[in-house]
Amino acid sequence: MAGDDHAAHETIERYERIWVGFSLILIVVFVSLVFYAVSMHGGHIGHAEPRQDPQKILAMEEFANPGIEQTGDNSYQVNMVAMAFSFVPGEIEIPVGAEVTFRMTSRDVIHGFQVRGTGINVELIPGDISSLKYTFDRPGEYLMICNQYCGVAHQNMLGRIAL
Ligand SMILES: [Cu+2]
Repeated sequence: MAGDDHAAHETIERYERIWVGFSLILIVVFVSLVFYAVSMHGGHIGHAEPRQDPQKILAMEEFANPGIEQTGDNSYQVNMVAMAFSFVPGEIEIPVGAEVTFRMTSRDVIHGFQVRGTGINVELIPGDISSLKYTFDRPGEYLMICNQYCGVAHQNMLGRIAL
């Protein structure tokens, strides 16, 4: 009947209005959270260094001879190249409390660099240099793992940081 149709239509319209309102509230909440995170915790988005030809990066001195270098009293720089299926260097020994600057790139496909027990978790992309600083305050052994599926032996792509 026409009356029932009209009532049903009004009910549906009411639900629609509620859901549209709810979605708008969600958008406002999400956008506010982004602003909150960037203003309170600083933005770590984007690269200081522009993308380059991966071969050019690999030819740079720091990546042609990857390794650990001491840059100050208690600061070190680790130049690292990731490749299927290892990190070079794969064993890193540094003193407790050392501030380490990691500069990393990938030789072949996209890899992940995650250090268990720390907040370190970055993507290593051919043609990009990923860099970050971290201070290792707790002695022990930290496992470096690749957390981006990169091929058949991905699960063996491990390394360790000892201090
Ligand atoms: Cu990998």
